[in-house]
Amino acid sequence: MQDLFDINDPDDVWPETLGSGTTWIHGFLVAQAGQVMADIARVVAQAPYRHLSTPGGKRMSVAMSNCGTQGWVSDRAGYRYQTTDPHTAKPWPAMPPGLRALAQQAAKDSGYDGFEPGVCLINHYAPGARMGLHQDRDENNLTAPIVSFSLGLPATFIWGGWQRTGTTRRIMLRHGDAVVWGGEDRLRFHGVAPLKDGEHALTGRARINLTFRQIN
Ligand code: MD3
Ligand code: FE
Repeated sequence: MQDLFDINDPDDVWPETLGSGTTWIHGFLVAQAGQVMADIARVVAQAPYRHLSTPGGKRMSVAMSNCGTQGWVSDRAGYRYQTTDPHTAKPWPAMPPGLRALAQQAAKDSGYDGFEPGVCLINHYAPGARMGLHQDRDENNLTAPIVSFSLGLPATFIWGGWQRTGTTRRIMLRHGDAVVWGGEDRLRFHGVAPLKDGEHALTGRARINLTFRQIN
């Protein structure tokens, strides 16, 4: 047997430059995906996925959890990072060291040495879940990149400019892809189109996205 595409072959990892500060590493974590899912399962056993409310009172279709020193939350009072999980009133679970190391490796491979992510937001998309166009600006440190990992079902990611209106680019983020977003691209508007239904061997009918952030 030969010439069959092997999704687990490390040679099937390749970088693509999306913008001056942004590198899409196709297949980056395919080989580690089982271990990553096991780490996520331990986190969400302690801090379950939940649908947060926007400041305007609308239920988000994406369910979220966090690990690390702080977690991103949203409620009537606004968006913020906080050290405790509002659902359990306990500190967020620690960031699994293997996950942190993998995020640091993706950053380094993309030219961001010294990335020290303290927090990881875990987004869970069921079919139909989406994320409207927004900027990530709740972090105090806007010079550090954000590293994102995608697992499970593919999703159409929407990448815009520095204003809400204007042209957007659509890319399909697949299982095992990492994207490192930084530099001048750090404040671009972005979102995720409604998740198309499907079944994935590792995640079932879901997509999971991790974002590693250096908030201070
Ligand atoms: C581009 N999550 O959690 S990750 C988010 O797939 C978020 O769940 C999406 O947007 C998801 O805030 C997209 C990719 C991402 C993350 C941060 C960015 C893209 C970005 C910051 C600036 C520009
Ligand atoms: Fe975002």
